Amino acid sequence: MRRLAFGVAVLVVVMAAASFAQQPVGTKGSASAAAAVFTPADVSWSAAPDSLPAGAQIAVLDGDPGAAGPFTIRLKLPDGYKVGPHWHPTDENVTVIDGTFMVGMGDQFSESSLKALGAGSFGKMPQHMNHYAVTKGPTTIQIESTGPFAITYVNPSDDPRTKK
Ligand SMILES: [Cu+2]
Repeated sequence: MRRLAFGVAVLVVVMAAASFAQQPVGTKGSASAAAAVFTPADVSWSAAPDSLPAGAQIAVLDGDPGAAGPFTIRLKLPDGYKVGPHWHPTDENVTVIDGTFMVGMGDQFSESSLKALGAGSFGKMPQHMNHYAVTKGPTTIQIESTGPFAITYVNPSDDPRTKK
């Protein structure tokens, strides 16, 4: 009886080892996702969507902001670029690459409550939380979030899409 139990235990260990062996060495998780590396020179920019005030440029580094799933984009913004109070359906994680990104929380744009985020800074805007921003000098930010991404302005007059 004891011998039988030992035999079963050995079999389980052998089977576990066999299933590990089927995984290619050096890969983890899905092998379908392609690796992607970018130097700043590799990033290709185009005009940002009309949900953002005119003058911004966008680069999609990973994923698709319009589709379900994680994505990473960058936005290149001119000096004094202002985005009125708004919210997103998913968390927005912002890393400042260069320049100064001035951010405030709430549904009313308030100059005095802006926090200056310089290069290397990070900010998390939780889903559905109203926030706003303005740049000080030309500024590049990186946004990591989960799609489908959307922006809803608190004041329709701040929405560039309603100005058409
Ligand atoms: Cu935002």
